[in-house]
Amino acid sequence: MKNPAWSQRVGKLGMTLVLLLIGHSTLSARSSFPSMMPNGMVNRCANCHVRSSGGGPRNAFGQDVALALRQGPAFWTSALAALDSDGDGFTNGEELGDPDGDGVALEGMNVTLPGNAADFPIVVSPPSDTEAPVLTLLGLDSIELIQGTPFVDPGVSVSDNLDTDLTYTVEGDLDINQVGSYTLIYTAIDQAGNLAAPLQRLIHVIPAETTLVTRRESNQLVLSWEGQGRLQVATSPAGPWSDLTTATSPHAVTMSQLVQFYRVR
Ligand SMILES: [Ca+2]
Ligand SMILES: [Ca+2]
Ligand SMILES: [Ca+2]
Repeated sequence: MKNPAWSQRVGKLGMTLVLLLIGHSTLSARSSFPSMMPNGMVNRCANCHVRSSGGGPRNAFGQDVALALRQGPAFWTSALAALDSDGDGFTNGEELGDPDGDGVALEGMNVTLPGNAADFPIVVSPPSDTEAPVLTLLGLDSIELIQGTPFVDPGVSVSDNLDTDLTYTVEGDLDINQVGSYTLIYTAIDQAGNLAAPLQRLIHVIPAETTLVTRRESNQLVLSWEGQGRLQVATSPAGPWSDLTTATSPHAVTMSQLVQFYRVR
């Protein structure tokens, strides 16, 4: 037969064991909270408690964590990360190195206490940049292109005091099928908005074939040609050649003893 007094004692002991087990379980859960948020193990209990050793009153962040825990054990969310529990101007996510609250800490973040307004990340402002990029023309600043020939732009190089991998833009309505002179303008801008001094390149689209006809009229030599090529003059067939920019066909030249050579490009 069962001893009622023994049974009652066992019952009380069982209750005590159950309560102890529940207490241990809660303690284990609390001690594991830091590991459930990004960089939580850096400052451990000091994240949520006024006393850095843990226990005792919760700080402002600890109170927000307690509220979040009412929604479930996965308390670290984008909403909690977006709060600035201690009011120091930095969100909990920024202080724990996970600004968007996705649970993945960013590399190299300065981890501080989200419940202590006296502890916050040190913001180092990037140096202000007032220096514009510098362009260097690659290839010649004046290129002759035979009409109808594809143009491969040598481009420019871009250097900057801070930014790397800057690209440039080029403007100009080059028509390789139309004889004429075209200007290409290169520019670049850095991330701070500093505009590089623009560079130019002249592209002369020259006729594939041109015949220069000369005839003598009195003491003048009349030069005529077809198309829109540029008349050039030199004192030697080897050059250097200079554009007669205002000359159009027919063009009269006063004859003299000076030897001059003409061509159309
Ligand atoms: Ca804060
Ligand atoms: Ca703080
Ligand atoms: Ca710059």
